[in-house]
Order: sequence, then structure tokens, then C-alpha cells
Amino acid sequence: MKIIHSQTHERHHAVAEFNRGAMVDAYESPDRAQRVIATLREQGLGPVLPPQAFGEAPLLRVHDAAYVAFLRGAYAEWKAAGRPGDALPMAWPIRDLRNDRIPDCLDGRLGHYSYDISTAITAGTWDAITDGVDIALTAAREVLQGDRAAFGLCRPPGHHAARDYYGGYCYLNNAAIVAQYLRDQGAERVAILDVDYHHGNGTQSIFYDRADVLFASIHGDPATEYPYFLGHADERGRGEGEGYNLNLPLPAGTEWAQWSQALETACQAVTDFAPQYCVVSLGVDTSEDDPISRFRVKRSQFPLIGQRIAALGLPTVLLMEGGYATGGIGENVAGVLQGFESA
Ligand code: OKP
Ligand code: ZN
Repeated sequence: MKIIHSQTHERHHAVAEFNRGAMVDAYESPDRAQRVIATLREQGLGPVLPPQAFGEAPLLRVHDAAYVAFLRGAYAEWKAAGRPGDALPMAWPIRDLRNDRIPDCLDGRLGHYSYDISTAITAGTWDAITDGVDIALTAAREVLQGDRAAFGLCRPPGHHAARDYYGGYCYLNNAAIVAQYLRDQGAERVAILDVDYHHGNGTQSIFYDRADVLFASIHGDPATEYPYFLGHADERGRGEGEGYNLNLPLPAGTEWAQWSQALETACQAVTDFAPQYCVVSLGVDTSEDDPISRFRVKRSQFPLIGQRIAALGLPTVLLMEGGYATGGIGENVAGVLQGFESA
């Protein structure tokens, strides 16, 4: 299958992230995508193609225009204010604090448009995230034009980003933008299958009221895992969207036997939905080696994920999300893609 990749992601490089009371090296690093592309090439997957430019229209179908303008300018504003390092928020409008007035000052807007402190806006963030959207859309275009599947090697990931806020290392929601693009190109129904360890709260939020995009996610139980505040099984969609959101939270320590049962449930829901396309939020942080996650999927089991997704029999756009065990990230992604192709 075609792999869409460019090196622009390297411009997004957070100096450090706040974790459990200390600043540590950022887990979401350029090294991740470098290792993935190196392994995919070694294993003869591909061809590897560069992204085409789609402009801002497709991302504005999903994201708020003022939010996008904020992302574009935030780093320059931060530097103009004489701040050191990367742009980080300090305060957020929880519960009865106001969301309806966007503060004038930069610190206020950083808090208004974000929900955690782990998601730095760096000098090259805008370049990397807009290139990531082009990567995702280029993969989608290949599938629209008849390819069985394509892989977009997006970095940073996207599934925690909602219509007008960022967090969880995510700024623009690549999977949501692709699903909307496929709809706009004429697909009636699109399924998004999210197999990243973390709940795709941004994707859920974007499509929560809609019956035309199914969101199905297998993830660490938010009672104990990031993003903590969304991703429970009782979130089933709202209004017309009721019944089109499926969360399958699993406990820390979950191994293949239980995880693969959840995959079966999610895949059955996708099949019942009868979509024209499937978009996969492909995180490999379900690995037993992942430093920030707590499932126990083994390297030898990643091909089985690809096989099961291929068995849906749908034109499929696979997009990179998480995976922080840099030693095995390339092999695990390659395993999914090989499994898909062998099915
Ligand atoms: C992104 B994706 C604090 C730990 C919080 C945020 C995890 C984001 C995961 N430093 N980490 O879903 O792989
Ligand atoms: Zn994740």
C-alpha cells in the first residue's frame, strides 16, 4: 500500500513535557516517525510518496476558524512576548468559569484553546500539523481513486484535538478531517476505528451528534488513563448521533485475548454501520513496551490487528496516531500494515 510521508514533521519538536511533577524529554518526538519510515522502507513496504497540498478548506470543515488562526500565530505571539522555550498554557476554564468570552491576552487564549500542559506549541508546530493534514488527505485521495488502502504517516497525532481545542500531543484532527473529506467527496457513511491506547476524545467530540460518521474506539479506561474525562462506555452519541459512538474501555494490563475481543466488537459495529470507507486511527501504544500506556499487546500480535481490519473488506485510510516505545514502533506499525496486506 502507498505510504504518505514527508520530513516536515521534524519541525515540531517539543523541548520537554511536564510528567508526574517533573519536566522530562517529550515522549512525542521526531524520532518516532523517523523510526517508522526507516522500518517500513527496510521491509519493502510502500511506495513512499510525498503529500499533495490541499489548502485550508478541508481542515476548516472540521475545525473552528478562530482556533486555526490561533494555532497559526501562537508561537510568534509567545516569542514576541519575550517568553522562553515553547508555548504552554497555565490556566483553564473548568466548570463554572466562562467559555463564552475568549480572553485577549495570550495566556488566556492558550488556556481557552487547550486542555492539558503536555502539548507544547513549538516553532515548527504549524508547519508540521498542516503537513500532517496534507499527508492524511493525500492518503484519502489515493483510496478515493481506487486503492484498497493507504497509510498516512502523520506526526504529531490528531485524535485528541477537537473542533476548537488541542491537547494530548494533538492539534488538528487528521482522522476527523479525512472522514469529513470522504463525506464531502460523496461517501454517505464513514467509520472511524480508533485502536490507539488512548481514547480519541477529539474525534468523538467532533462527530458526537452525527449519524453519518461512526466512531468506535478501544482504549484504556478513562477512570485511570489519559484523557481521564471522556471515553466511558455510556457515551453513545447524542440526538441524531445516538448509537453512532462506541467506546470499549479496557483495564490496564489488558492482553491480546481481551483486546482482540473488543476489536471484534468494534469491527462488528463497523460492519453493521455499512460505511463506504473506514478510517483507522492507528496508535501502536497498545504495545507491552509502551512507556506511557498499560496494555500488553505483543509485537507478534500487531499483524493480527491489520488482518482483522482488512477483513472488514472496506477501502481503508490508516493514519498514524500514538506509539512511544521507539525501539519497537517501526516493527509494530509494519506488522499492522503487513497483516493488512496479507489478508
Ligand atoms: C497521545 B496519543 C503527561 C502524560 C500525558 C498525554 C498522552 C497523549 C497520548 N505528560 N500524556 O493518544 O497517543
Ligand atoms: Zn495514544
